[in-house]
Amino acid sequence: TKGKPIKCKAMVARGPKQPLSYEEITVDPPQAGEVRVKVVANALCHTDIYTLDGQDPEGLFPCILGHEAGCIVESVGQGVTSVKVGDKVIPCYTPQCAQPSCIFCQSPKTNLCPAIRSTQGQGVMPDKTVRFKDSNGEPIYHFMGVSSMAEYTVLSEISCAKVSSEADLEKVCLFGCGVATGLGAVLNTCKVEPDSSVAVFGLGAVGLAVIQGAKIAGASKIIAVDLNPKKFEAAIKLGATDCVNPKDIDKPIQQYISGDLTPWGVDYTFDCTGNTEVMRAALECAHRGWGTSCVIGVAASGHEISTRPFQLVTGRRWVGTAFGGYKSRTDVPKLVEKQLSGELPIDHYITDVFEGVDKTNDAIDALHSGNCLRAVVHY
Ligand code: NAD
Ligand code: AHE
Ligand code: ZN
Repeated sequence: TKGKPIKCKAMVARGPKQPLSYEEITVDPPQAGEVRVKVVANALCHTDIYTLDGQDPEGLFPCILGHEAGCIVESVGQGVTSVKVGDKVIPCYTPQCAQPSCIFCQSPKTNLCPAIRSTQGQGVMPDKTVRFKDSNGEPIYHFMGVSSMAEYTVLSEISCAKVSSEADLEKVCLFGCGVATGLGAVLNTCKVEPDSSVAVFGLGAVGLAVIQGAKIAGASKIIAVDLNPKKFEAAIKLGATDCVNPKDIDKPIQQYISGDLTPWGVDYTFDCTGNTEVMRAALECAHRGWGTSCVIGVAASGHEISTRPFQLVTGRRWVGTAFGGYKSRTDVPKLVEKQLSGELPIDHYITDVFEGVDKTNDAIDALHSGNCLRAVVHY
């Protein structure tokens, strides 16, 4: 069915470090292989802020940010068969084309389907055009293939994870990025074994989800590290056994963890800060002989990691994850089922709730306050 353009409200990122601009936009109908969705809830992830701050080498302006959302299908383009009008979907910035010819989708080793990655990074749909126009008719770029800071957005069909009709989109939107990423880093990327020791750097929603995942995996020692001690209470509730503020110790954090807290370091370490010095510290307190350090945080443009190669020669491994290794369309619906059954609680991440698209700037302020884990805006 050929749809009509929709006029609706959106938050437009006009330029780096500027507040988002509340505007009326036009959202064009979905083209072949695309889906137009009504955004029900959008949660803020640190990556949105990072791009808004101008730190993302792929950042383009003006654009509509947002990539952690819960949506309902409004209309579908030609040839779309896997979702229909009224379905609940979670947009996934890591798509899953599932084609027999896609060596990434066919491999159990990765979730990094490249089918639409290049146009996604250029802020356009796969046909190289955009679906958003501002009130002057000027084009607005897409972001991460999602752009959920709008009442309506257009997604590729292969980016849509169809979830249970029972799903509470105001909660399970968190599986669109941060919470899925932290859980998957532990369960898929690192495959943490029972009785392991773990250290987590950065206790935002991603780092706390690492702790939740480590507990699920049966880790027996979970060291939580943050410069903001307000984050420790939630970390302990989720299963952290030790909390460390690097400001409170008189030596580098890696020496404190590998030396004072443990004799040889910990089995698995996770960077959830995006700070390349923290990434180095995380690698260097991974266990001699077998420790693995996983980079989750996204570093600012121009920042690079370094360490003495001796750290790797002596048995440490440096790995990374995107979306926790989850194959999005297959796995996100399973996470939602686990949340629905009570097996995977996520309410504790939602510390702030706002009503209305125009409140998205308040949500950004909340995230900067230091008390917020996830701020969810109901659209
Ligand atoms: P957040 O801002 O909510 O949390 C970051 C935490 O790190 C804060 O609690 C902060 O106090 C702490 N921190 C900052 N500097 C620190 C330091 N030097 N030492 C210890 N703690 C420090 O962010 P978030 O939404 O949880 O995201 C965390 C990171 O993960 C970001 O870099 C984000 O871009 C990235 N991310 C990556 C993926 C992926 O797929 N790889 C997915 C989601 C988010
Ligand atoms: N655009 C940046 C990289 C940003 C980045 O690394 N994004 C993460 C997801 S962050 C989610 O909050 C990711 O999964 N990247 C893999 C991918 O395909 O984008 C840059 O450096 O250019
Ligand atoms: Zn994110």
